[in-house]
Amino acid sequence: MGGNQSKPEFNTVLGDITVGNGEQISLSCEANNTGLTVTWEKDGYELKCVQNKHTMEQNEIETETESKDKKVKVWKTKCSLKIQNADERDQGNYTINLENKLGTASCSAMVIVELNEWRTVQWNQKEMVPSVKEFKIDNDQVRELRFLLYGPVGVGKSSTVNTIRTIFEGRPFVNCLAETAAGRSFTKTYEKYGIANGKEGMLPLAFHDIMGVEKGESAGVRTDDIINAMKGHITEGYVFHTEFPIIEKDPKYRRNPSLSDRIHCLVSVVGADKITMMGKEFINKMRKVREAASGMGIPQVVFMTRVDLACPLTKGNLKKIYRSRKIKELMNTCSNLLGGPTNCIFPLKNYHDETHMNEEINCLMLDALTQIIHWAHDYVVTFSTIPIHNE
Ligand SMILES: Nc1nc2c(ncn2[C@@H]2O[C@H](COP(=O)(O)OP(=O)(O)OP(=O)(O)O)[C@@H](O)[C@H]2O)c(=O)[nH]1
Ligand SMILES: [Mg+2]
Repeated sequence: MGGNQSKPEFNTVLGDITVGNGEQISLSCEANNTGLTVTWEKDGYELKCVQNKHTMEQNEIETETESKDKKVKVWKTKCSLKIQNADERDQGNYTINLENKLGTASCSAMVIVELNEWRTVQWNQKEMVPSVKEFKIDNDQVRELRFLLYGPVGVGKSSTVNTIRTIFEGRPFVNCLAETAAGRSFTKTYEKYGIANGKEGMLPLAFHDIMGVEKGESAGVRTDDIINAMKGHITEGYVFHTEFPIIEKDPKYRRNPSLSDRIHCLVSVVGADKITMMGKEFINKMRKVREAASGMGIPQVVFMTRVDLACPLTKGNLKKIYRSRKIKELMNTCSNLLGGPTNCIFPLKNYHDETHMNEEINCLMLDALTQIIHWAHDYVVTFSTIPIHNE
């Protein structure tokens, strides 16, 4: 077989692909040379062929090309890797390495395997919006269900409120404190955001968007203040101090909060793209708040925002979110780090740079919102008959 005496180079490289569960994965590329030693890697480790699963091929072929008006014969090598019956374990970064006496070359591609859908979402907002709009609280003393959005700096707490407002106001809502600069928390005041029901008044829902948790007890919102907020001791407009918690003499301190003043559901917010970078100190703070909520019987959920920044499959098509192995893994990581079952974790995308309404963003948020409304309402119903002890 004739070989070209040069170091290996690629004529064509591997391309990223997405396949369905059970389908065949097919990767191929072409090298400018023959007599090459070819090896494959998956996620940095040499790929070992499994019989009836992997097929690696290396075909040396002779072709003709024109060079200086002359037809010349050149040799090249077509390399391919086929993987049968793809499943989630086959997802990963695949690399091909070429080697001869004169040198080496390699190229990589990402293979995404779409899983069978493990959670379903009704992707039709016409049916989901009315059920929220018609919702009524089964207790005259409680005017609105209160949700506390709590989590690290810059994960999308304010953007979550914006997204919910956008859905019910029917236009992109941008003026509620979403910040672009990373770093220290932008939201420092205890605010309450209501949701307008179009032109028909307000929905019985209120969101408190608070200063993000930061590293160290002396930075960011204090754990004891979050617990005070959940108990209903903090009123709107209170400016959080990092050095000390709210004091009873503070005019914003509510001495005897009623069931209506309490938080009815704790929403821990984490960024899907930032979970794996969350430090131990952060996690312990969030766990402490969740434990305090458990002690008060307050339901807790996790909103895992910024899914588009963590998962290419989801970024390409939000409807594939519950087919993504990456999202599944992040939900498991989140559940292990913060505690709580994965069915209380909602991966979400907020309005970010969109200028128009997007039904997929809306439906994913509405799916989570519908669930948390039920859970918060269950809490109100349960505590309507049980007296609350304030301390
Ligand atoms: N791509 C993308 N960006 C998002 C998403 N959610 C929020 N963002 C962006 O993330 C950044 C931080 O969002 P904020 O809503 O200000 O975060 P926050 O948690 O309120 O931040 P602090 O109040 O500072 O603690 C902003 O640039 C948002 O536009 C999302 O789902 N996808
Ligand atoms: Mg904010």
